[in-house]
Amino acid sequence: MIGFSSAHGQINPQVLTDMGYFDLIARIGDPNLLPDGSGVDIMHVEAPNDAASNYLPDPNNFDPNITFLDGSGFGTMSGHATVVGNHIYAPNGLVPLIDTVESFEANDWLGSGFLHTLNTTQPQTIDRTVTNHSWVATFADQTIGSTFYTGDEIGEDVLRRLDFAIDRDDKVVVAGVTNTPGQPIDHIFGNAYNIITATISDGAQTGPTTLDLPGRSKPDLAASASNTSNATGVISGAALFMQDLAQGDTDGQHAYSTKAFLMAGATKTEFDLTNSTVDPNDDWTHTTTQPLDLQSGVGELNIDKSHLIYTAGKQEASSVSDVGLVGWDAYFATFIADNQYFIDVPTNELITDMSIVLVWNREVTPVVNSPALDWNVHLANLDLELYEATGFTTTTLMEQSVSAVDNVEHIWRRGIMGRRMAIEVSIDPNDILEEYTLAWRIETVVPLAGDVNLDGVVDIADLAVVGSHWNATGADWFWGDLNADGVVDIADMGIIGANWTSPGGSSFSTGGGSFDEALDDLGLPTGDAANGAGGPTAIPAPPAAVSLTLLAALGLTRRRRSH
Ligand SMILES: [Ca+2]
Ligand SMILES: [Ca+2]
Ligand SMILES: [Ca+2]
Ligand SMILES: [Ca+2]
Repeated sequence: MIGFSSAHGQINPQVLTDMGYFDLIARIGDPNLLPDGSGVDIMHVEAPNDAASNYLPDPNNFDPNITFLDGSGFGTMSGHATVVGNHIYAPNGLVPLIDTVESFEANDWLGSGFLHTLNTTQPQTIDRTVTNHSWVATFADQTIGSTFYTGDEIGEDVLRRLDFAIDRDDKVVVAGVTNTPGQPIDHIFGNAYNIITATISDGAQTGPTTLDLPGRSKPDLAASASNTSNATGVISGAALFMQDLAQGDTDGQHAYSTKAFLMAGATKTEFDLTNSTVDPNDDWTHTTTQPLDLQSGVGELNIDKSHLIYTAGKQEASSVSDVGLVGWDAYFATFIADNQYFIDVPTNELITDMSIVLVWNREVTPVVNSPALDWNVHLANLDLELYEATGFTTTTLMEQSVSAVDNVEHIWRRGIMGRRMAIEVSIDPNDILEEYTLAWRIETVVPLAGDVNLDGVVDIADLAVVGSHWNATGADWFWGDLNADGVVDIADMGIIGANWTSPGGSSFSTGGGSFDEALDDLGLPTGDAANGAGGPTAIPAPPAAVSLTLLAALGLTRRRRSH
């Protein structure tokens, strides 16, 4: 048996801080108004730890009212299971009062205990709200019975079985990648379509997918935690929280709705969004055909913003009325024409974070075969576009997410002034219907002119940003393009000068800390800011938003914990 120094498990308060939990409590005012997990439950699957029977969390660490069940039936306590449990249902966590924790041992779960891999039996019904898998596996080629299977064939059967069960039962499954940065994703479960693939914000196994159509955008979502096993638990806890919040609301409780709420709530300010370090590994990037960053997915979990999205309410596509700046829609009907969601952002407001996420399931259908089940798979091709709009007519295309292979699309933008826009969800005209959930969050501020970093003063820090992106094109407010012409140049510097509020220099060229002195300090052209004199020479770069921590590589084994 494994001993624990404290009677009760804890999730590190810093992890709760990083996921916005205390921001949420401050915004709501009364923590008693928040979900506590009662009414939802979890299937907690663990790889054997130390001994083959070690896969159970220690119930003494958790609320005595939680029912602990051993689904596999031969378990003893596992320190790994208990630590992962601390990140999901610890007494100080998001859902301390969940009804039931049902534990399974990974090999049993893959076989007769649940999934019936490579068998003619279908997977059991998922009857727990969320399933947590803080373990990974890559299969070797092997003969089972008299049939030879490649490792890829075994892995693909597992992925299809899991996606089938998720779509059939409409339940949330969270699984991690393992900790080694830059290493490709293991067979299971990071490659599954319908799960939430979890990672850590500092970088772990990197996408794209490696199996069942390589090249897709994974992982999906990052969390601040010490390793990927714990990050997976953190995201499972957040999924349970959202499921509890949406109890009684069919549309809000779809598994893909939870996935959309968590993904659209995620933030990117933890990453280097302004190229302030040369290192590309601390950046967050995506493209029009690769919706997510291949290291950190959509960004870092933020339960405050996901709560905000859900509670803003379901708002339907319409050609006669607008939706709000924050909201969601769970659509379930035949659609052929595009679904449009018109949004009006006041033109004096700066968009500081606009995150739009479209999620739907891959459909998997079993085909009876011998000796194993075969699977028909179909992924509808939905796309996401953002247009400028006049009235209820779309005009200029602003952004698009048009992957042909993913079951997620994602638009993200910041640093532009408000305007009238429309989010458009479309489906390939030859395709069949899919139900989807769309979640969006547009945050704005009314900025002080010249205040590039939005800290309420116009000073040398703002000028430094302009300097570090001098002559940059395709720029936005956060790069120092204050007049929205896409270029960082003398005109933007002039706006800073005209609005200078630095202490000791309340306006252009007055006293200590003046605009001219700041220009001089930064090596920028001094005197008349409009004289068009050449660019800077030596520019102090702003500090990096995040530093990359390289985690110790684990040895490769056939099956292992993700940490
Ligand atoms: Ca960088
Ligand atoms: Ca698409
Ligand atoms: Ca400022
Ligand atoms: Ca400009």
